[in-house]
Amino acid sequence: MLQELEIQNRRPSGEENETLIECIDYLDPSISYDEFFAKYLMENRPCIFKSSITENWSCKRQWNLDGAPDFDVLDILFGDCTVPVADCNKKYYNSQSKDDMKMRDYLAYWTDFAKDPYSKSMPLLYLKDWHCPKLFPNAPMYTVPEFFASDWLNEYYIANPDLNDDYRFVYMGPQGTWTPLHADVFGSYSWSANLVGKKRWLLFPPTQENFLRDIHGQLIYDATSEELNDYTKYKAYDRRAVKFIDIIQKEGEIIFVPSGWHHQVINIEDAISLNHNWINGCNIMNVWRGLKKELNSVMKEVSDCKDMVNWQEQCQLILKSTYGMDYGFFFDFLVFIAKSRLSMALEKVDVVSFNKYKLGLNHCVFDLHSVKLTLIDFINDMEEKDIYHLICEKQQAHKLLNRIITFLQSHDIKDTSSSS
Ligand SMILES: O=C(O)CCC(=O)C(=O)O
Ligand SMILES: [Fe+2]
Repeated sequence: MLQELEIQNRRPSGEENETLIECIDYLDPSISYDEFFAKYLMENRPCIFKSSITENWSCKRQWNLDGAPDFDVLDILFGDCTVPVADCNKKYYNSQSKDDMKMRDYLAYWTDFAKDPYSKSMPLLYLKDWHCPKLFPNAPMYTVPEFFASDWLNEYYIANPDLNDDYRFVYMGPQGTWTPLHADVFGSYSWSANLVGKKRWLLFPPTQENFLRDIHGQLIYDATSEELNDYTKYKAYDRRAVKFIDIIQKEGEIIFVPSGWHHQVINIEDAISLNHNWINGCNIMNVWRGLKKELNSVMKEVSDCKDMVNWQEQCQLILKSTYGMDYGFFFDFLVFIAKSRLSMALEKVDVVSFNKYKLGLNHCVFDLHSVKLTLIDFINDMEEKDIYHLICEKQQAHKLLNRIITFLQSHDIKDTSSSS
């Protein structure tokens, strides 16, 4: 039996939320989906769910032995896998240098390192961004809590296995491993569950990252570093003015990181976590604004070659390789979401996520309103840039928009007449 994900009759605002949030709420998992949706997703507000939310996860029971990683179990389950590992002491552009390793070798390293923590002679290795759930789809590890189940990105990738990608990850590493200051890919949300250990999170509400830029506009790599006090380099930094949340996430808790919030994460104990990046009807506008802004800067950057034939195609290629997404992908993604919601509303075809949930009608309608707002701005932008023909077939985006508008109008008429 699928569980229904449903909200009240809500509408996306389409506006950017400008309130500066300086605190984080602790939530009991008994909060309703609708309340979470309205107060946290729509408001883009962070929160932490109490640890009872993960108490029945089998990965938490299996991989955790008395509060520490169970190296034997991890070796039996994953020893032969090749995993991505970052060296936290080696900076590579604004990230850490990464390599592949056999899980068995990584676990042997970790066991050695644990005997002599902070050993200067050993590297500080962090296994991160490992697509473990995709690689082991049949292993019962966890169930996605309903709060995070309206997840268009993973819905799209799970429905298109030929693309062989997704945004579901496992992280693990000894005490001291860390992730530099960043905002998540494409302006997505993330949620992160601690299966073992504790993490310290520094969360900067949107705009506060501007205090952390150097005179060239480059973000600091480590927001805890003394370098920030170097006024000749970090002129915008003002220790008293910058607002951020400094929080410890304990074992079993899940943190929700809103869209566009910069953050830095430090494992203050040996830790294992599971996280998803996700996009839905509450942050798709943010994602779209981010993509548009990125294309504008690519176009500016290469404006000196504007006369070249295929300049616009080249801009899309650059966008894809530097940002990870181009307009063509974004359009396909919107089409996929819109079509599935229209089939649900018109033909009663279930929209299923993570094999456990199906969308309720109000939710589908909310999603369609978000796609509509996004598509209107997307079409305007393609027309302004004269690239419509590059991204989709003649009138394809308009036809989709018209189908959505027609459906929403007839739905709203029915809705008002049934409620009056
Ligand atoms: O746990 C970490 O090291 C980083 C996690 C993160 O950045 C996220 O969940 O968005
Ligand atoms: Fe992140």
